[in-house]
Amino acid sequence: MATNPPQIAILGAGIFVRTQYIPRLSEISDLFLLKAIWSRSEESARGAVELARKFFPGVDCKWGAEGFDEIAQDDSITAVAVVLAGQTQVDTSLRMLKAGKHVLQEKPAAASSSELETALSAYNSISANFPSRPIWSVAENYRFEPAFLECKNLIADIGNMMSVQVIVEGSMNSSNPYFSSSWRRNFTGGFILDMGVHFIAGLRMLVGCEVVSVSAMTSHVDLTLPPPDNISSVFQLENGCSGVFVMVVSSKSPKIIWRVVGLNGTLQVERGNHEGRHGYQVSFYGIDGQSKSSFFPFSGVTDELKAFINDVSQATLKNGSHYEADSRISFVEGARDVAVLEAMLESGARQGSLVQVKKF
Ligand SMILES: *[C@@H]1O[C@H](CO)[C@@H](O)[C@H](O)[C@H]1NC(C)=O
Ligand SMILES: *[C@@H]1O[C@H](CO)[C@@H](O)[C@H](O)[C@H]1NC(C)=O
Ligand SMILES: *[C@@H]1O[C@H](CO)[C@@H](O)[C@H](O)[C@H]1NC(C)=O
Ligand SMILES: *[C@@H]1O[C@H](CO)[C@@H](O)[C@H](O)[C@H]1NC(C)=O
Ligand SMILES: CC(=O)N[C@H]1CO[C@H](CO)[C@@H](O)[C@@H]1O
Repeated sequence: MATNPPQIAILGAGIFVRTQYIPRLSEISDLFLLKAIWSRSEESARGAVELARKFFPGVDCKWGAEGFDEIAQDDSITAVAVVLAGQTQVDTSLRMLKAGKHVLQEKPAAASSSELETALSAYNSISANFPSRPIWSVAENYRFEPAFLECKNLIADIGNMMSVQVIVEGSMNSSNPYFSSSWRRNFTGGFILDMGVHFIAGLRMLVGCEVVSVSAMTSHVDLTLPPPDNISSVFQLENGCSGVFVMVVSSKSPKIIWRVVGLNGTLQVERGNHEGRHGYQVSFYGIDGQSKSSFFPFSGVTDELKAFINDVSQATLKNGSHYEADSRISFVEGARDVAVLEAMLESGARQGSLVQVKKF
């Protein structure tokens, strides 16, 4: 039985909507219908709509409180993407879930554990009003990156895990479009929390278990960035292995690497460039010095959007009976990434005291 493609709206019209959502969605425009783009201000909504009309000629422009309510009340719109300032995303997502929409919210899932807890309990009570709960997904894309999926196949071959290193030297300087983003400058945890969830998602996916406790030192060196801009953490995994997580928000020599050392081998993922494409180099170093290495271009954002649209279509087909959405984009996965960073930041604020990571 053929079904109509789901109709969706984007709430937000900022840099990420213009440079990622619109172009990536245009690549999969056969899977859904973009019905509207909303922003708080008319000007910003119009700017994004103008870009989107090239690919989605019928897209409506909505703004302000009135435009928001029109989207919430439009039953033909089954899902929304929430791509707003970190401080307002949870509240906006909950309002749309309450209106019965499926939601794909940008990371971070929330700003703190207390907001995560409030969000999850509000979600549970909203769900009680519907025959099947609306889907609440968080877009972090790393759980869809082909490089990390490949690692899931390779990790067993390293044998017993002995040590993990995650080294992130970012390049968040004034050339970066997000550098001046005002909400990020007024966000607890600064860029460490906003960007760090990706690297923690990568870590958790690579090792295949949770981070139990952390100890960290933080500092604020680059005063052009919100604090903290440096974190050095030691962490303990559920499987008994320990590791280090180092993140510098702005470095002159960017480098992003995950490395897991086992009794029988080492697995490494490194951000890089290959034939003009950005992505990750995955290397496996085995017994007797043999090694193999492959490059995986980025495709996580597109693959994640596809998974969400597929979830929405499947849930619609089920018409009210229970549908299990892709767990990789579940709100709770995003919550777990925030909880690890929050524990590190808390430890940093307490000069390295051991902090247990909240379980979600
Ligand atoms: C590790 O290597 C040893 C010796 O080659 C082998 O017996 C063992 O099965 C390997 N373990 C794993 C988990 O591959
Ligand atoms: C910012 O970092 C990028 C990447 O390292 C570099 O190419 C660029 O020159 C830097 N810009 C400034 C203003 O330092
Ligand atoms: C910063 O955030 C706080 C609370 O999250 C808010 O009250 C304040 O108005 C914000 N300041 C700016 C300049 O956005
Ligand atoms: C979907 O379910 C509702 C009530 O739960 C019912 O009224 C409607 O006919 C169903 N639609 C389809 C296409 O099965
Ligand atoms: C106080 C502190 O540890 N600052 C460090 C922040 O990160 C940069 C880059 O690694 C170091 O040079 C600083 O010493």
